[in-house]
Amino acid sequence: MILKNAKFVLSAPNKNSWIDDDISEIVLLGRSNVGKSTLINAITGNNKIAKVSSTPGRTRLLNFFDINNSEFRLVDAPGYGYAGVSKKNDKNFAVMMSEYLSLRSNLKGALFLLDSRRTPNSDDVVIYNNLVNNNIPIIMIATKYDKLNQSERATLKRKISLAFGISEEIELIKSSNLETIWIEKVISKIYELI
Ligand SMILES: Nc1nc2c(ncn2[C@@H]2O[C@H](COP(=O)(O)OP(=O)(O)OP(=O)(O)O)[C@@H](O)[C@H]2O)c(=O)[nH]1
Ligand SMILES: [Mg+2]
Repeated sequence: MILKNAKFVLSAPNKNSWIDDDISEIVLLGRSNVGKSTLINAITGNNKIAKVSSTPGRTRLLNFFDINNSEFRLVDAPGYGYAGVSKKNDKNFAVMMSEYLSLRSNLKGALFLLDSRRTPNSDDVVIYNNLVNNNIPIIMIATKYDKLNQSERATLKRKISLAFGISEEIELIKSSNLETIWIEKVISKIYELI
């Protein structure tokens, strides 16, 4: 199953541009280049909808996508932690995100993406704690799983749970460009939340 009818609605720099209705939203969060746009493309079966960026971290806006004619929305957040952004842009990003995560009543859950090859860093921990503190349900996704060897696969959950100081019993969806099995899992998790 893929989500039919995905279309871009608008980009918002702050809460003045948010859409005023009660349609549920699911936000995508993760470091620059983790694979957020790729994931939106995969679950909507639409390779053009969220342009896979070649300049990591360039867009600094929340991008709203309507799914299935207002069944719910996906919200693509800018990737954080990109070395090329200025301090001012970084601050704008932090304000925009904390405003959205703490004030947005439409928000029903987060797809929290982590690059399988990397150890989660302090930026990831800040976002994770922000989600937990705002009681936003988290769907954790390890991207680029195809790039791991056997031993890296065996220790992936331990690496992630250690970084966040949480139990190894975490539910983790492993996503990869080379497979489609995970797509259904992500979609059914979204439907549990909206
Ligand atoms: N091998 C592999 N590559 C992937 C996978 N997912 C994404 N990529 C690649 O990773 C790069 C970044 O993907 P994007 O989807 O643009 O990442 P993003 O999180 O949207 O990046 P920003 O919008 O800049 O924050 C692209 O070259 C993708 O093709 C995956 O599962 N496996
Ligand atoms: Mg992107």
